[in-house]
Amino acid sequence: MLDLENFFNEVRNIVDLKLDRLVPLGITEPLRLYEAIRWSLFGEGKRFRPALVIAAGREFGAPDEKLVHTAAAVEMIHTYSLIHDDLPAMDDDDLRRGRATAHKKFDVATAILAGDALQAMAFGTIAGDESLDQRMRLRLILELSMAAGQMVAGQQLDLEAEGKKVELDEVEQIHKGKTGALITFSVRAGGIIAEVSERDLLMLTNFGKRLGLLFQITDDILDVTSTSETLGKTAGKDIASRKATYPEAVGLAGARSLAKRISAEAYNELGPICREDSMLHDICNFVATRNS
Ligand code: GRG
Repeated sequence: MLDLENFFNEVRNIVDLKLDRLVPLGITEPLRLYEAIRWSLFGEGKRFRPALVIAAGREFGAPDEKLVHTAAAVEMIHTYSLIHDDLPAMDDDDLRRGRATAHKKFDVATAILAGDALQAMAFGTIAGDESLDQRMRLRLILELSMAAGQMVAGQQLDLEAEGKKVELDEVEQIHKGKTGALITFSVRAGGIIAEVSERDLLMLTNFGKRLGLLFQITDDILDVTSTSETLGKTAGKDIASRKATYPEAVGLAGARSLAKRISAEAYNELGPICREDSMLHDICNFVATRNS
């Protein structure tokens, strides 16, 4: 586990350095906008999606300098989605990444604009990545735009399902988009940058899809079993907002056994393409057993 911890620390250092260079300082005009962006980006986020880009890319031989812009870009999209998800018109939350949400610390209009700006910056970051040739940049931009669109569609379905009785397949449909699309993109992006074969990319994609669902199941379980202090965001929110969750659809024990099954399926996808002790295996294990 120490290796994984070291890896996440390393990713944080590399990606945060890049984000720090890419995002205008909080002394740039308009001050309030860039302060809000930095406030949201540099909270206690796990940098999970950048870690996937880097782990998948390294596993297939891509150098870090070709991975880090895309890793930063996916974190920008993810952070924009968190800012917008926390707004009063959506989840109306006041705690994120261990501190006040952007609209609480600043104001609603600034939070909306901070999310908008981050989304634009993400695509600009890949477009301006001179370590990749232009075809590769275009492919990554296209894939990231599709994943971001699927995430938004998943969010819409999630809002529409609030307060309704949902079946397992509906919960899965919501989370394939809302949570799974960016996670799948992150794994694929590492493979694409490493120029893996179509067969390997397909297996990486299947792994990413299983991992995305697993991430959401454990997120739903933690919402019921953990505390706001441990999570750095409001616990118990799903039940309070009558959200479509795995424990709601199949019960807590059902969600735990589903997590075991999906984690085994994710492992199976890695079998033919990765070393047995790869970082992707460790990440999968981390997601299955995480407590924050
Ligand atoms: C508003 C367009 C739009 C989309 C919102 C990401 C999202 C879609 C909603 C967040 C709400 C939520 C709790 C989703 C479940 C899983 C998830 C994406 C959790 C947050 O990701 P982490 O745990 O967060 O990786 P950190 O802060 O560690 O980066």
